[in-house]
Amino acid sequence: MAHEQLASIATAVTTGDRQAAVAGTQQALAAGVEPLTIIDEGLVPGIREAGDKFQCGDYFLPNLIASARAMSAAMLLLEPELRSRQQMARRLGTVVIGTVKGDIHEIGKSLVATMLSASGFEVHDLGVDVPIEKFIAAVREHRANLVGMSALLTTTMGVQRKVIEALRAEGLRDGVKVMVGGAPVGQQWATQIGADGYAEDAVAAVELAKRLVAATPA
Ligand code: B1M
Repeated sequence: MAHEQLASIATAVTTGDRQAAVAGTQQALAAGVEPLTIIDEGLVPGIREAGDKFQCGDYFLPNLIASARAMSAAMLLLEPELRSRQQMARRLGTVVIGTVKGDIHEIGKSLVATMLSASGFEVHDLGVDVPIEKFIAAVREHRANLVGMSALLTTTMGVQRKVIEALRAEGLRDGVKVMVGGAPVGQQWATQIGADGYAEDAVAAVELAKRLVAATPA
């Protein structure tokens, strides 16, 4: 039953059927399916399928936009559920997070931000298409000890490196840990640009963030 529900949520996202994605998500929640399962086994496969269809020319940009809107609408239902399931016993650290300049992919970054916040981090989400200077200003303003950067395009990955260079130039690098993520990014890239870590998904991002702040000198 849950498997069928998740498959129909995936189809709703792929086909850009916002109403069906929302209704399917509501039904799955009511049936007791965990929010993370709905994301990992319903919404994400659905949006990936849309991306694959786009890549091979079966879908055009409006299709991809419709799929993203369907997924975002379902995510709006899941975010409060994710938050309510987590313990927020103490503040673990202060994170500044955003999708780098030139890149407007929002869904994965927002999921990571929600999960970090639900896990006890103070999160300042700068949004998408975030200029380098905005990361720097936010680190200063919020006295962040962790910077998170998302990049979904091979053409914008390089901005992650530029932000790290700017942190160094501004004398802020020693006070913050930097984590990077996004589909084209990997551990090798993270090492190459001098980031402190890479996470493959939102759950791994929370684990990484906990490890990184634990390693930060008080
Ligand atoms: Co775009 N897009 N897109 N897109 N899009 C990709 C990324 C692409 C792979 C599709 C494809 O061709 N198969 C391709 C990139 C190719 C490349 O560079 N290698 C692509 C392209 C080409 C483009 C445009 C250039 C298309 C065009 O205009 N011709 C354009 C670029 C616009 C821009 O940014 N300047 C564009 C636009 C769009 C939409 C606006 C239509 C829409 C985004 C809407 C929105 O976000 N509000 C969109 C979408 C939806 C996608 C795909 C289909 C799905 C992305 C997504 O939301 N995934 C994507 C294909 C794909 O990824 N397979 C694609 C679901 C999300 C939960 O996963 O974002 O990977 P993800 O996040 C994960 C992990 O990566 C990780 O955790 C998240 C949760 O598990 N993670 C982190 C992410 N950030 C992290 C940060 C961390 C740690 C982990 O620490 C800080």
